[in-house]
Amino acid sequence: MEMEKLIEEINRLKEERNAIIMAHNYQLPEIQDIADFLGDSLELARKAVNVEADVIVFAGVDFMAETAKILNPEKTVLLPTRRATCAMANMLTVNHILEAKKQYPDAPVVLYVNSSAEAKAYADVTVTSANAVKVVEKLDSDVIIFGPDKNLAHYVAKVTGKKVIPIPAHGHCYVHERFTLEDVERARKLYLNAKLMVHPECRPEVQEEADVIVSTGGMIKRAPEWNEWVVFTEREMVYRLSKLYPNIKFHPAREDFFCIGMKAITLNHIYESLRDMKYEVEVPAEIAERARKAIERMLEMS
Ligand code: 5XR
Ligand code: SF4
Repeated sequence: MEMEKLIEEINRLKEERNAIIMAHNYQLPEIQDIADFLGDSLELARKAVNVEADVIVFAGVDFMAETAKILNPEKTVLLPTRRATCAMANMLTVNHILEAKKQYPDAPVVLYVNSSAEAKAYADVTVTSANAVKVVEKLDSDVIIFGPDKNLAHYVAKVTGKKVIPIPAHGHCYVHERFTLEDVERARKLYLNAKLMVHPECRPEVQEEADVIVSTGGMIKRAPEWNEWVVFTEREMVYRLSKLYPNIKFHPAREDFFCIGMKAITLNHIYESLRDMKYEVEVPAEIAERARKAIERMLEMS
């Protein structure tokens, strides 16, 4: 189908199903353009609570769609393709959590929202990059089990002074882990006037060079503070920022770094998803219940 026709069909089906499309900031431009809401995973999950739709097509990776489902159990949440998965979330298994708990029985388990619903069911509290420090500071323990991102764990340990045990030991996002100091140097040489916005999933030495360290939601909030930025995160973020702020300059730190799971979703998948009501995200009730407690505790604490 031609693009125009495809979009027409998507809009028609949206109405028929009383559906909305939520898309993460890393989605392809043509998907960002047709989305009803754009944001980071938590913003989208929260927004999902306030919309009247019966169906949410979630253009993002699986853990994000799960979070939306957990907070909106009565709505149908569709993931347009099963290939939309997060490599970092997949690194953390329940076994890692249980092993760490054996070693540190009194340490609370703090999980980044980039984790599976099943893992979240074993967490005391979840965090985002924006509230991780605040939540860990408030916890009544000097030892914290933290997963799955070792770089965010490092950041939290540095700021709070607590002992943070990363699980798994080398959990990371391959998109962000690839940025190096060479990329920082090149950016500084190429864009003399620019400041650096860096995602906290980047390596510690890259974070140290940053002017701001923020999630994609934070990048949107902070961008108006300066007129030119180099953006250290998935490349489509620059499309998102440039569209929002046409008068600010944004450069991707690396145009060739992208998330395979995010890019697995096409307009055609979204069309088929609405047409066939697939693929329905299901979280078993018992897991959803426990995961929701960990997420709600985060919302209370931050
Ligand atoms: O790396 C991601 O998957 C993206 C992201 C973000 O910044 O948007 O980290 N996901 C967030 O929702 C997690 C919040 O800290
Ligand atoms: Fe996961 Fe990294 Fe992709 Fe985000 S960018 S969804 S953390 S693999």
